[in-house]
Amino acid sequence: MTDETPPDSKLTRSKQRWASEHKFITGDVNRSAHERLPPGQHLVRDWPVLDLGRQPDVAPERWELKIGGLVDNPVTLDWKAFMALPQTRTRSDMHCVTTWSRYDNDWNGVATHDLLDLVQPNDEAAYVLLHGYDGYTTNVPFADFAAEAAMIVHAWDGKPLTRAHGGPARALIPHLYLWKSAKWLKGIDFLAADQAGFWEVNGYHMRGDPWAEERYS
Ligand SMILES: Nc1nc2c(c(=O)[nH]1)N[C@H]1C(S)=C(S)[C@@H](COP(=O)(O)O)O[C@H]1N2
Ligand SMILES: [Mo]
Repeated sequence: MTDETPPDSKLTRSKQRWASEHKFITGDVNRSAHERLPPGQHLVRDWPVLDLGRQPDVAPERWELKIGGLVDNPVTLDWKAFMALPQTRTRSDMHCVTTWSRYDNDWNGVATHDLLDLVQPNDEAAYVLLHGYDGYTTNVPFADFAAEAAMIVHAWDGKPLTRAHGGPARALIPHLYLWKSAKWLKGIDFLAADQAGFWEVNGYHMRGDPWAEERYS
């Protein structure tokens, strides 16, 4: 048996050097400009406010996040406990089903995978239902909730999240349409079966992937 050494040519030597230098790996996890804007969307510079018209006034001292359902370790976090969890910073785009998208939003908060470490969902947990203080609900598949960039955020652009945008803390699942990102977050329930939330009952899609234009069901 002989070793399969690659033919020694100028190109293979170049390729080996590129590999060792990590050439062409930009570290840019964003899609190309063409793929970055989902179909049917247009870019905005401001950040519109959309909700049911009730904006609950939840002071951090009174805020609580209850996480339960199919988990081994249900918890209710007050503000201090929430802020004591590992803190994560991300930058992501947001896409609203009403066709606006906004690029490069800087977020601070707790990554959902750190919450999952805390509550330990069991094997039957396949869906998540998010609850807001205004009575709003929205459902997401477990895998989307657990995605790398998904968070519970408390700051945008380096400043505390405003009441209008769901402060003191909201969900953020940036790879789905923004209606899946519940504002004024109050509860997270892990479920075995998918349960339609507020807009999903009213005809919106159960998953809401902007690149697949999953706007309505
Ligand atoms: N609690 C709560 N969360 C909510 C909503 C709501 O009415 N209540 N509206 C959803 C919808 S339809 C959208 S488009 C986004 C808008 O978030 P924004 O106002 O920060 O842009 O919030 C989502 N999260
Ligand atoms: Mo929306």
